[in-house]
Amino acid sequence: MRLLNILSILLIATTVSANQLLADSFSDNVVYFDTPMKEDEPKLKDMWDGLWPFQGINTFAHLEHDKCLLDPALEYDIGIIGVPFDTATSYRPGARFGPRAIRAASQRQTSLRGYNQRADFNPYTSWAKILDCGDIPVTPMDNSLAFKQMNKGFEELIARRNSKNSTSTPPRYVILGGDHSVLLPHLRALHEIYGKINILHFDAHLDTWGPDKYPSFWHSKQAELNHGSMLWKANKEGLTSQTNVHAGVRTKLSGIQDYVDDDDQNFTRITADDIWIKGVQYVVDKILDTIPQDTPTYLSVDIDVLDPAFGSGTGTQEPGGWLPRELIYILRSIENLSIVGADIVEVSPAFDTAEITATNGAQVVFEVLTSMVKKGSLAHLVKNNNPKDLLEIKSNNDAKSTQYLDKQEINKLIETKLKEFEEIKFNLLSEIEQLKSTQ
Ligand SMILES: [Mn+2]
Repeated sequence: MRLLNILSILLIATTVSANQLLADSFSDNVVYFDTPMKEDEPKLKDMWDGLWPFQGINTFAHLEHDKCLLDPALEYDIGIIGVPFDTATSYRPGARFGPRAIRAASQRQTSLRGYNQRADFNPYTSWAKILDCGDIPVTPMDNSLAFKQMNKGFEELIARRNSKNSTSTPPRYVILGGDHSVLLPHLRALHEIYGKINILHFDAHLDTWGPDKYPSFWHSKQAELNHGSMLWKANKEGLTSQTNVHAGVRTKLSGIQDYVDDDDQNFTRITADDIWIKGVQYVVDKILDTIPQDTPTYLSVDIDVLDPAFGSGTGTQEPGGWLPRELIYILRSIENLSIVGADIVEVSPAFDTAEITATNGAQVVFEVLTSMVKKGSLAHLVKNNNPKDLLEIKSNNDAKSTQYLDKQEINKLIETKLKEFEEIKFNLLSEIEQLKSTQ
């Protein structure tokens, strides 16, 4: 009797588990659960292309990847471009690993889960084709060469590509830096297309420091440019407009003269403390009151604008910075500006903790992409559809002065110089004649 009971219990248990197996569509009996059986073979793409966020090779947000520099015929609207360069860093280096860290930290952004609830918009499923353009191969051995490579790279990505393509709008780019100096080559190429550009600069530091703010017995031309002086250089080259903003500033200064120099470069400063003393809306209003909405604007985000608590992975941290939620709120609130190019720079993963800095960096890119796509095409801002070949002219008399001129301007300059030469020649000949006559 007892044996019979045990047998019947076993029998019931077996029956139940077999029934469950048949009824349970998640069991491993169901092979093509999501793919209805067709007469033909299931497509390999359907079977094997659905990666989880933590799987696959890292491109930014799992975007399609092409080396944009290798194929001028590629058409896309927005490119993510890595610039792994950090040898213009003045303190802790390591931002050359920024692009790969930001790409890795961006993996939870997918077109499937890319809906930005703050913006009520999904930048990954709209009109714009967004591509991960890979990295610009920049040398870490020679900064002079590195800037040549970056200048040439951005020229080809923006100016040349635009003149070759049938579309009237050049692609826009978000740089994954790299130290902050990578902004300059990007800005130079944008200037060729759009003319003078407003800078909206989120940073703990001013970055408008001239070379004299880095005094040294030793000097070289190349040592003049570092990641704290590229905005000074951009101003010298006439790339920037009259309406520029620094926000989140809290750097230590060499003196109050730093602010005077900054004023001379047409920057409005919003300090880091303004956000808690005057409020986040003050920061937003100040930016929007300063920068005209429909003029070309470059958005540059140094991750050190965040407090070191949220951005330890950077080269030059400054205590007392913004919270990520404040930065995100501000980025969302300025979405109507005309962003022609952007960057997230100074992410240095060796100093990062638990990917916090890199994840914040990836979020910045998400917000910027959202704004760029939501705003739509900026074709109406293109001033020069067939950019002139601008040439670098260095003055013999003043080693610090560099001009960027097109061929017409250079011909004019030659004419003027020839006239000056004729005048000098005439005067000298007159003097010689006079001397001769006195003999
Ligand atoms: Mn900076």
